[in-house]
Amino acid sequence: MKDALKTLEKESQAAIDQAKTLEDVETLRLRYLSKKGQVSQLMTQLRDLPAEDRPAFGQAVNTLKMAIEKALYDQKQALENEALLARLDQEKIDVTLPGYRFYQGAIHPLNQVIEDVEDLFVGLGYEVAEGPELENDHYNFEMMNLDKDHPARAMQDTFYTDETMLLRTHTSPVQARAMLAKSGQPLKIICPGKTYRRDDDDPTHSHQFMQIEGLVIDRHVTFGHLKDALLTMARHLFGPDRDIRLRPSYFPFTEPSVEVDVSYVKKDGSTGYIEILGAGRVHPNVLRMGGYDPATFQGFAFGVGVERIAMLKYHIDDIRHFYTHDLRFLNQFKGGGQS
Ligand code: FA5
Repeated sequence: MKDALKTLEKESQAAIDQAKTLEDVETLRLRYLSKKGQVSQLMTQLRDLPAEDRPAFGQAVNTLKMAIEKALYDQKQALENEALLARLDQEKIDVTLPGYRFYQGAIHPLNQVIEDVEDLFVGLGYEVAEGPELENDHYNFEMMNLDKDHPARAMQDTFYTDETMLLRTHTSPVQARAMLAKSGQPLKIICPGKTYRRDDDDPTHSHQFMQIEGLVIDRHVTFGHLKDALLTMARHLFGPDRDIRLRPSYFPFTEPSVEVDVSYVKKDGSTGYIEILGAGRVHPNVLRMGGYDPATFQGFAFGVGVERIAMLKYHIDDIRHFYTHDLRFLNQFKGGGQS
């Protein structure tokens, strides 16, 4: 009986050590430990032994059973470990595979133009000023020398929200706000922002567009200073070979007033001019309302359409592209846009 126990111990240990797969381990578990397994069968032989030998034999069978259980458990662990290592080995990251493409946004072309113009003028000592888009008639028109019944109000068809409030028709009201805030001190500002007019949308007009206003007030400011600022801006935006042309115009808030064209080379090689902005010397009435004595202070101001600049710079033929959010259009301006 004892020999049978010893033989089973040796044989089971060897068989378990040889098990190559988890299925082999399970087959061995059934062979040795199931109800009809070899260990259980040894137990059935207990009754053939003399009574005094039974406890020692029972204990020896139990010890064998525990040893087999442990051997099966250890082998199972070893095989599972091996399998895990093999899988990890196979799952190595292949760093040569192409990566995922992450969608990357970009600055809107109109904001690129604004940032570019801001950088230029901040470098020339200007401050950036802002004002509300929902503006009071007082700042949008009256402080810009356009009384309630001024016929030139018709130049800017307006969205009123009530008797006094409107969506600003230009960035010029920021001039008035900046002058009052400076309390008669010299100032140099540019004011970028959205503006609104009751214009019908077409390739060159939008009911909402953007302007950048410039205003300089100081002693001894001349028309030459205005021309220099505008020429510097035109060459910064469009290249050193560009020229500007000033044409007499009319704005109630400047006197004299000009419209400014920038030169470009046509397909046939000749030079053409395209209007980009309105400008002029600040009207004495505007200076007075802003708290400046026109006998001591002079100023110049300009207002440029941002879309107009972007259209010229990037050769875009329809202003509506900027506002339709078509990614095929916008993606062309990644990394600063094309020139
Ligand atoms: C003005 O708005 C004046 N405030 C500019 C100014 C400021 C003159 C300071 C003198 C001193 P105007 O209405 O011309 O002027 O508009 C200026 C620019 O805004 C135009 O040259 C054009 O580029 C742009 N603009 C005007 N209306 C529209 C529109 N509906 N859609 C797109 N751009 C427009």
